[in-house]
Amino acid sequence: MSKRGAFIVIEGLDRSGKSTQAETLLKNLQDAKIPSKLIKFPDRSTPIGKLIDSYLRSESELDDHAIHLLFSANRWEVVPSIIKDLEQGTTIICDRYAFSGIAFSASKVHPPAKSASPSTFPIQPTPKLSYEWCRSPDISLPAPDLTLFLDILPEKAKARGGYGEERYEKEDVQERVREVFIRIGEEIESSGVGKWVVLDGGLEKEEVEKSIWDEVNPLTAGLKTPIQKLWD
Ligand code: FDM
Ligand code: MG
Repeated sequence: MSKRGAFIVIEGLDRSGKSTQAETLLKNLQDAKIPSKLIKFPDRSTPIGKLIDSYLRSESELDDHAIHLLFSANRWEVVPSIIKDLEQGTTIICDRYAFSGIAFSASKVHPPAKSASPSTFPIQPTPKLSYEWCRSPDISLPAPDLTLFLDILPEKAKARGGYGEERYEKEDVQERVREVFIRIGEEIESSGVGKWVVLDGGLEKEEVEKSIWDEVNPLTAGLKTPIQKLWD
């Protein structure tokens, strides 16, 4: 059997440098003559992606469960092409994946209840959707061979020129999202399916680029192992 391409996912908070690094990695792979392709989720170009785009820009409202399932469906609709590309030897770089799906949805909390007598204890916000529920629609997706998590403290990310106007681009949301990403990473590492690497996204662009290349380089010769399934 000829070798297949590697499936590489880049994850991180908003303004962690994800998209810049994904593009740089694509260029570095192409310069090294490795057949490669960059994809991104959400893919806003499909009919499902257009619903997601309108929700993110707050032009429409959707039930939290419904939008979560649309994000997942937006991945499933690309699965046949991901598998075909990998099998034909193309390395795929993927800017956000199912991990963002869980992290952002499981971070949604109910607004704190107004209490008549203020408690001296900080009230823990209650999640709207459980971690397990958020994970289930993405079970069996192609598993990344490598996930690079660009870690950055939300306060540092914010200082990089501010968040945009989209839903979720707020510091308190990003803080909860980061906690969920850390949990996902621990689970992926202990599952033995794919490697999860935490990189300091707060470093200079060139330093991050170099650490990414150090992780990706061993995969550029192609893989003989079959594509695995996520959380199966
Ligand atoms: N996002 C992204 C989700 O909430 N669920 C998902 O499954 C994915 C892939 O969409 F705030 C969120 C993360 C981010 C927003 O992402 C748009 P981009 O990378 O800024 O387009
Ligand atoms: Mg964004």
